[in-house]
Amino acid sequence: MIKLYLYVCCFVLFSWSAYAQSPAVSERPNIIIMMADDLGYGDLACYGNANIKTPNLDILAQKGIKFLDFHTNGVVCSPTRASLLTGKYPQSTGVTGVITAKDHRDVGLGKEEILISELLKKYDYRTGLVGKWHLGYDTTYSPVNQGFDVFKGFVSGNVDYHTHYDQENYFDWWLGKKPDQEKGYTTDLITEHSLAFIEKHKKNPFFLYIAHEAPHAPYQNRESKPTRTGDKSYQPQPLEDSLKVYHQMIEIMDEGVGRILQALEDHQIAENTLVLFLSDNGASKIGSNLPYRGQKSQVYEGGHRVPAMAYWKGVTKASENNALLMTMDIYPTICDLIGEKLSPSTDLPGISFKDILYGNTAKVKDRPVYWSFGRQAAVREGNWKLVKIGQKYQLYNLKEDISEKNDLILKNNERANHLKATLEGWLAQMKTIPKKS
Ligand SMILES: [Ca+2]
Repeated sequence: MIKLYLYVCCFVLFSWSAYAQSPAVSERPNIIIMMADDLGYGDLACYGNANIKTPNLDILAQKGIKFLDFHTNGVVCSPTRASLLTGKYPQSTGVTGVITAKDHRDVGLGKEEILISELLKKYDYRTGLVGKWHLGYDTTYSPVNQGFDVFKGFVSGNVDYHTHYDQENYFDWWLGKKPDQEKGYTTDLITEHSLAFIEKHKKNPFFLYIAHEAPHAPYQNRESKPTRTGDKSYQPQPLEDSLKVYHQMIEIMDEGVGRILQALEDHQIAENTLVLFLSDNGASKIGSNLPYRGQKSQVYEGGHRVPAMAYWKGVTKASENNALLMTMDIYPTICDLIGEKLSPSTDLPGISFKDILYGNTAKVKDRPVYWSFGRQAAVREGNWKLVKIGQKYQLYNLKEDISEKNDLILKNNERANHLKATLEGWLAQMKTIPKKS
């Protein structure tokens, strides 16, 4: 009898310790990716901005993992979105720049790509994109043709937040492939439709890509007059205090983030939902990329180092993380979470950061990572970064010089030559792929 008692005790203790070490996690967690547009590293209270109130994103940063060295693959909108959805360098997809409303109306992200939305369909996920697509205007490129069950939002780089006309005065607000004359402020509509999607699919595994427009121009708050009406002769009123409006736009997005986090609690699915928040590139001139140099469209840190957070109730641990990660790493991370074994021929350049989500602080694999945009390119390896502008190179040690002020190109020949060869090799490889933008 005593023997049996001891056996039961041992079994219970063993089971409890195994449980404590490895939280019971669904093999198919819901996945929500919230992407802000042109939000800079220094544009949130939790990343050091004292002039803005972002209490909900601050909670995400406090309760979840706050990434300090997270980078977008692109320094402008379309390329980063191509990377997020394909797990590739944007250059490998042919989306090398902005797919503009004016000149690129007949190109888009190739339909031969296997988007994460398409992959998740294989695992019975319900998939939704609410907000900005920016990977093709023609309806043949519509998200609903590329793995999304639901698309509610716009396809251009930005729309008027009230009238939903794009920069070229094309109407741009869609439900699937049909234009939708819905009234409302874009950021609020994105939140409402996201909440409706969560409510509808709370019992299924779901993948929801919430692609906010905020705080991208045009700078408009809930009360602002239209900047575009579809009539090219329309003259918008000049904005009085665009920085104030810019901050309000971020605060309204933050309210939406709070409502979505609350909905996960209300539906009791927070413990089964991974929430990722990030930006698609650095802030433009109006925003803050502090303490980093440069801005959107530049390969200095301010163009691509962005705020990024991950929260998964009961799984992620409140922490700050210094791993060098990129947008393209999200795809293999999702594959890792759901047990998808990518075929070796897929040859994706990203790495899974599932271990970081699970609280394992082991160092991620060292690797060079790259950016290129127009005449600029850069490679980062460890703390070293080589920047190429035109035919000139600059070398920075980010550990000692986070603001890229002290060019060491003449002081460290060996390092510079190694990184030049690395960068040029990658650029030559990427040149073989036809451009789409
Ligand atoms: Ca952007």
